[in-house]
Amino acid sequence: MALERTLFIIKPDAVKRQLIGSILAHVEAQGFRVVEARLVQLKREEAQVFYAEHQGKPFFNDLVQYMTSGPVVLTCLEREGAVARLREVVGATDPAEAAPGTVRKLFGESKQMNSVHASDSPASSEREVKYFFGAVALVPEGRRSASITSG
Ligand code: FUP
Repeated sequence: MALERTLFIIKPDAVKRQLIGSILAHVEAQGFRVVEARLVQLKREEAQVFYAEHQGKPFFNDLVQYMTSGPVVLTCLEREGAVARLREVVGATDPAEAAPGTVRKLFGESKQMNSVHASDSPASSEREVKYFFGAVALVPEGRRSASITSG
């Protein structure tokens, strides 16, 4: 399996409840390496662009309002098969439907306040990591092969 990078966001509800450390410990224990991390207050326009695929949906304005209601932790995580594996570790959008042991089941409060975001495909992860971290989106060429297991 190839090394990949993906975007992981700890959302305002989790930052407010002082869960940054618990959530990062959980994903690190699943083999993810934090390659970038930044605590930021998103601007309205940044949240709108980030969630552009949901523009026009009934929950869009509330989602933007919520994502700008307090600081978030933007991180770029690296692991073999990171994109698909992180989606499994994060669980279903609605914590009530998420599998036992997933981040959203453990920490999420509601479908909107579900504590974390994880990119949903390799194309999304590249777009999303580039949006917040620029050039760091891709694993450096010399380290992409499956035979490299550390570093
Ligand atoms: P996910 O990929 O699991 O983060 O979910 P989506 O991309 O479908 O939705 C993005 C975010 O919109 C969710 F994390 C929470 C919010 N949302 C709602 O508030 N209500 C909905 O009905 C669907 C999504």
